[in-house]
Amino acid sequence: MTNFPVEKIRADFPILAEKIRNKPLIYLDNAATCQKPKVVIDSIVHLYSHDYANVHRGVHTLSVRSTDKFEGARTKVKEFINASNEKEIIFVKGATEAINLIAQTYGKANIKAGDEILITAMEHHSNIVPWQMLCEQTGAVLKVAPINLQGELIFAEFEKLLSDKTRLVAVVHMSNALGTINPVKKIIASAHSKNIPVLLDGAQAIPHMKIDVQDLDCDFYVFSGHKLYAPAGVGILYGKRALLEAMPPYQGGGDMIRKVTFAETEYNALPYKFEAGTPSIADVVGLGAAIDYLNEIGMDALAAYEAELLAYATEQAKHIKGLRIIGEAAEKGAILSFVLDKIHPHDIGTMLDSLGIAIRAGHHCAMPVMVFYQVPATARASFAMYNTKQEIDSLMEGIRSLIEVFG
Ligand code: C6P
Repeated sequence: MTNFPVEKIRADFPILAEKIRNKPLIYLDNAATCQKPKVVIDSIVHLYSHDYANVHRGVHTLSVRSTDKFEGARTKVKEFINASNEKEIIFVKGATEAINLIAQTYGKANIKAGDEILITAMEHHSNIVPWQMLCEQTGAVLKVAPINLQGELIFAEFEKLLSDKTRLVAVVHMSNALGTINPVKKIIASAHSKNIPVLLDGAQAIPHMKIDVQDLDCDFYVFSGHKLYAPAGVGILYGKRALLEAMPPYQGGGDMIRKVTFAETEYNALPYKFEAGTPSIADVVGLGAAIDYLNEIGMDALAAYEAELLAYATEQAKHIKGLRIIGEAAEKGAILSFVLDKIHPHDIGTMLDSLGIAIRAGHHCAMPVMVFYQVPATARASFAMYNTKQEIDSLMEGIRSLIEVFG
C-alpha cells in the first residue's frame, strides 16, 4: 500500500471508534452515504453557536456572517469541480433533486412529443424515473443504451442510439450498483458532435476522483454532499451558464425573485433563480468544510489509495468459492457488488452486521441492473478513503464463515 495516511484520517472520523455488537465498526456502506470528519461536524456546531442567521436577507451582523460562509462554500464547490463561475453552482437537496430540476425545467422547455432522451442500462432510479415522468408529460421517448456482462456500456450501441431526435443524454459517471466508471469524455464528444447536451450523474464519482467540469465539457453535473463527507440535505447542480440562464425556474418563492407584484414576477439572476426558499444553510457550510478537508488530503492521492483497496478486495473475493462479482468493468471505482451461492444478499448483510461489518444488500435503487444480471439483489461493499486492507480481510473472513455455516 502507498504511504497514504489512512490511520491519521481514521482518527478524524469520530464514528469509526464506535463498537457495533461489541465489535469495532467496519463501515463499508460508503456508496449509500459516507461518514463525516470532525471538521465537518465542528463547522456545523460553530455556525449554530456563533454565526447562524438566515442568508441573503438581513443587514445585521449574523446574517452577513452566515451569508459569507454560505457563499464561501459556493466558491469552494466552484473551485473543487473547476466550474468557470459561481453562477453555475446551484445548491439543491441532492443528486435526485438536481436531476428532477433539470427534467422539469430544461426538459419541459426543450423536449417535446417524439423527442428522445438517452440514458444507459446501469442508471440509478434517480436518473430513470424523472425522465419517465417527463416522457409522460410531454410524449417524449426514453431510450436505453445497453451494457455487457462486465457491466460496461456498449459504446457502439450507445452511438447508434444517438439520433437526430435525441435532445439529451443523461448518464451515470460511476455506477452505484456495479462500480463501472463510464467513458464520459467519449460519450460527451460523441453527443456534442450532434449538438446534444450531456448530463452526468456524479453522485458516486465525486468522492472518488478529481472532477473538472470544464475539462469534461459536460453540460450538467450533479451530486450529493452526503457521499462527499458532507452532511445530507445539500447537493449540487452544476450547469453551463448559458443553459441555466435560458432555463425557467424550478420552484417559486423567496430569494428566487427580483420583483413581485400581483400582476407578474421578475426572477432573480443565477444562481438564486433556482434556489427558492431558505436553504439548508448549515449543510452548505458543512459541504464547504468537507471540501477544505478533501483538498488537504488531495483527490489524486485518495483515488490512488482507493484503487489499491479495490484491487485488493477484488483479488481476495476471487479466491472465495461460490462468490460471484457483479460488475467487472475494466474502469471501476471502489465498489464490490457480489452474490453468494445459496445465501440471499439480505442474509449476508444481516450476518455481516453481527460481526460489526456494515454493507448494503438490496437492489441499490438500480432494479433494471438486477434484472439484467438475473439476481434479486446483491451484497455491496463500498470503500472510502478511511477503509483499510485489514478491514477487507475481516470482510472476507466474515464471508468465508457465512459460506461455511450456511452455504
Ligand atoms: N445511491 C446507494 O446506496 P441522493 O439520494 O439524491 O443523494 O442520490 C441519488 C443517487 C443518484 N445517482 C447515483 C449513481 C446514486 O448512487 C445515488 C444514491 C445510494 O447507492 C442510495 S440509493
